[in-house]
Parts: sequence; structure tokens; C-alpha cells
Amino acid sequence: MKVLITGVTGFAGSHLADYILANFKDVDLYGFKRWRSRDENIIHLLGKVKFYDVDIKDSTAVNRFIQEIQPNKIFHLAAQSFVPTSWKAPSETLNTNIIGQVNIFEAIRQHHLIDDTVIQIACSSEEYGLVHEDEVPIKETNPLRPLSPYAVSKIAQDYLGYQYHQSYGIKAIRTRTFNHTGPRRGEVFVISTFCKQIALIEKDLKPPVIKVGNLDAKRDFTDVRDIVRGYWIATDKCEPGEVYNIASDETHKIGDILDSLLSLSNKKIKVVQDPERMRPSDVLILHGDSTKFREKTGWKPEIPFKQTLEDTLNYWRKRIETNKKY
Ligand code: A2R
Ligand code: GDD
Repeated sequence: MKVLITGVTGFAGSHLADYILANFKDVDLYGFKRWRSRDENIIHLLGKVKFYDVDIKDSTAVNRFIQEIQPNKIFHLAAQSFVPTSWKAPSETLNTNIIGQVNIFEAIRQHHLIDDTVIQIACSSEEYGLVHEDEVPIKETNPLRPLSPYAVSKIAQDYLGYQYHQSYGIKAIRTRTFNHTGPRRGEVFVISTFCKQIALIEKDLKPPVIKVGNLDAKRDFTDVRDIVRGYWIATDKCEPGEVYNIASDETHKIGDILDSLLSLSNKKIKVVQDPERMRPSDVLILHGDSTKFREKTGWKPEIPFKQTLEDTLNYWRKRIETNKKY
């Protein structure tokens, strides 16, 4: 079987590659990266994954390499994935996320791969946006009230999956994933930025002050290693055209997560709110209901949240200990 991961240099993409290589011997694994992509998440994959330099905004390159690979499964994870960047660079976010996906869909159509290729689309719980107290836990049927350009781009990806399935029969599996974290998470995301700052403070590389944003927001976190297992199962068991929440179905206040992380360190650390980290409109609560996905696939998360927090902090401690590029 030929499997293509877009966004293989990223957080979820590199963990998905690890999962596939560890569990399936009969898979030829391909990855789209960019020529200037960071390599820290994929160095260990060299020789095991065939990499192609493809910017997904470049329809010619997407077309050419999808034709060459003829993948049986595509995990479409490439995206501008950081919500605050979408306010600073809305056009770039919409272009990458929406047009990038259209380019992949069109390549599948043009090369007559619709019947042979299942494609998982990484949609997001951000699509739910403004959620009322009486709407949690959030089901797939909840209204979508996006609060960022990123959320709008993900709604477009999601609905393009629906529309291409209805119009052409493309086998798109739409996964609305709630927050996920773990080792290799980009340093700007909440748990990673907290862990990185704590690890720097522990090494006396930074004053004992941690900068934070909105600590009142609530999020539903799952370990990335459970999420990528879910993506694989989704492509085997879910219905093309359908949408599925993937979540832990538990929610945590960001302030409580910060307290848990601080309790893992011996340093006394002061917490300071950084206005730069506040958003024009933040999603206040994401608390998923993933019953539909669990009943369809039998998936459930296995890694406890406490373990994920410890692993992420230890990842940053090790990275700062061993790597000058932090
Ligand atoms: O930044 P790079 O060059 O390392 O590649 C990132 C890739 N990417 C692109 N690939 C091709 N053409 C583009 N124009 C392009 N823009 C970004 O997407 C990287 O490999 C990946 C994003 O990785 P992360 O930022 O670590 O996101 P994460 O958490 O792995 O998210 C995976 C998916 C995304 O669709 C999110 O929106 C969704 O899950 O939550
Ligand atoms: N990044 C960041 N940095 N967020 C902070 C901070 C901080 O210092 N302090 C508090 N927060 C709050 C944010 O305001 C937000 O409410 C929450 O922590 C989570 O922020 P992020 O980790 O940046 O993630 P996100 O929820 O905006 O988006 C992530 O999850 C989505 C799924 O719901 C990303 O992984 C998206 O790509 C993904 O689609």
C-alpha cells in the first residue's frame, strides 16, 4: 500500500509517520515537505520515508507528484496551523489551507484516483468557535461560529471534503480534531511554550518569569500519539464524506494546565500575562463529544494527560540540554 502524508515535517505528520512505520511493514511511505522545511522532526525518518519537495499552493507540483505516487491513502495534514498567525497573515492562511487542499483534490480527480484513494482531512474543533455553555460537550451537529481566519479556513476544508464527496464521490474522511499535544509540538502552542519557558528557567537561561496568554480558556487535549492512531483507523473504518470529532471528551482550564506544569518543576516561577499573547477573539471552551467516532471505530485515547504533560516537558528539557537551536 502507498501512503502519502502532507505536512510530514510537522507535529502530527511526523508522529503519524512513526506510527505507520512501527505498525505496518507493507506500506511504502511518502511525505510532502517544503525545500526550506525544518528537519528536526524528520531526521530519524530519512531513508524510511520518500520525501518530495512540494508547496501545496503549487498546483503543478501537487499534480505531478500525486500522479507519480498514486497513493492509496493520503493524510492531508499540511496547513498554516497556528491560530494567531491567521490574524497576522489571513490571506496566506486561507491560501495554504483552502487552495492547498483544492489542489490535492483536483489532482486526485485529474488522475482518476477517486476510487482508489482515501483522503483524511485534518479539520479542527476551532470550527465550532463560539460555543454556548449549554452546547457542551460538542457534537458534530453543533453550529459552526468561527472566531478566527484559521477557523474559517478549516470550515472551508471541511465543507470542500463534503462537496467533493457529493459531487465526485471523493473518499474524504473529515476529522474534526480537538487540541492535541506531546513531544515535538511547535514551540508557539500553549503547552509547548509553557514547557519551553520552564525548561529554560530551570537551566538559568531565562529569568524565573513565565509569559502567558488567556488562562481562562478551556480546551480538550489528547496525546498526539493517540490522535495519529485515530487518523489511521479513520481511513479504514469511517464513512467517506462524513465528519467525526476526535477528542478526549474531557476539558481543562489552561490555568490549571499551567499549574500542573509548574508543579513538575522545583523552580519558583512568577506568572505574567503578556498582552501579545491575547487574541482578538479567543474560543472560550472546547469540550468534545467523540461518541460518533468511538462507536464507528472502537478508538479511545490511551495515554493519560499527566503523562503527556510530563513527556512534553521532558522533551523540552532534553532539547535544551542537547541542542543549541532552541
Ligand atoms: O512549515 P513546514 O515547511 O515544516 O511544513 C508544514 C506544513 N506546511 C506546508 N506544506 C506544504 N506547503 C505549504 N504551503 C505548507 N504550509 C505548511 O504543514 C508542516 O509540515 C505542517 C504543519 O505542521 P504543524 O504546524 O506542526 O501542525 P500540526 O499540529 O502537525 O497540524 C497538522 C494538521 C493541520 O492541518 C492543522 O491545521 C490541524 O492538524 O490541526
Ligand atoms: N499559544 C498560546 N500561548 N496560547 C495560550 C497562551 C500562550 O502563551 N496562554 C494561553 N493560551 C490559550 C490560547 O488563548 C487558547 O485559548 C489556548 O491556550 C490554546 O492555544 P493553542 O495551543 O495556541 O491552540 P489553539 O486551541 O488555538 O489551536 C490548536 O488546536 C486546534 C484544535 O482545536 C492548534 O493545534 C490548531 O491547529 C488546531 O486546529
